Amino acid sequence: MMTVGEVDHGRNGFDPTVMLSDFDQGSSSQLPDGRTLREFSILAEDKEIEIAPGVMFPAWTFNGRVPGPTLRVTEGDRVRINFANAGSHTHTMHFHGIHAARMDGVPGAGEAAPGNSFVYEFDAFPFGCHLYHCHSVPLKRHIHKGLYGAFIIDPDPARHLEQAEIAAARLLGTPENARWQEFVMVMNGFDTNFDEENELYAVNTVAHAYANRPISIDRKRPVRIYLINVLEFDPINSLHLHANFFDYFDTGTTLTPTLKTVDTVMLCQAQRGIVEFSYAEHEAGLYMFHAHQTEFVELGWMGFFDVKDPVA
Ligand SMILES: [Cu+2]
Repeated sequence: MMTVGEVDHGRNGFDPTVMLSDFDQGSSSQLPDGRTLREFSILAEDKEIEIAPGVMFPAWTFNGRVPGPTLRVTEGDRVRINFANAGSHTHTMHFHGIHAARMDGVPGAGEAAPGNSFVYEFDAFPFGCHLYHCHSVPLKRHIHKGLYGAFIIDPDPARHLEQAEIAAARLLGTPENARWQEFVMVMNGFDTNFDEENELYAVNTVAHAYANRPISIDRKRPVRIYLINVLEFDPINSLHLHANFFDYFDTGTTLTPTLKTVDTVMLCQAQRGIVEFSYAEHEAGLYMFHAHQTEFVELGWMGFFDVKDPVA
């Protein structure tokens, strides 16, 4: 029930193991009012990618990868996205967040035809685990072809004084955050024969990537997953964690859990949240995680955490 062989990650130009934690904070500068401006450059392009050993898919990509880069900013930052379209179709970047209608990235507001570009600009609110995706039509094709990515807004501890320590633990670059092992998991799938049903399912595109190469976990340090469902053609997706329970922060927009002590969450497309758990009291070993639609498991959506004792 597993893929056999190796995907050529070098040819793809992205590696699912690296993608788990390669946060793109853009280039930052200070605005006259003292706030931080974070600027990103995103290029849409057509690209054939290998989604399972020997299975090629004619993807549409942001910056040559599926999912696109994980954009990570802090609550209150000014965000500027320089979007250029080198693809064969018209595309947009539609952010889940708060912004003006003219920045919405939908037909009539922020679409870029092939060879054209657009600059999206908005303030980063609310903090949470969000996403961006193309919103050109037909929408299901533009999303499913690979035009989506994670958009994380870290809370600013100064805006949450009652829970400043919890907020700091979410803010990339703080000592409080450095304790955590953070991973981005974008749950997706691929309709390889274009019959509007998925043939393969995955986290971060490559079927069974984390079953073939388990994710290393230091048993003593807590784990945080930014979990996003972008799956097209199937109404729901889910995450189930083996031998453990987790706290869940729906959409990541709160500092206290919205679900406590669960081992499964269900998400429709664009639903997302933050999953927090620990293996500190467990023995070392391989711990499985997967969608609890078991059809998805056999078609690629299953992986392992390799929980290890810390190196002395
Ligand atoms: Cu598009």
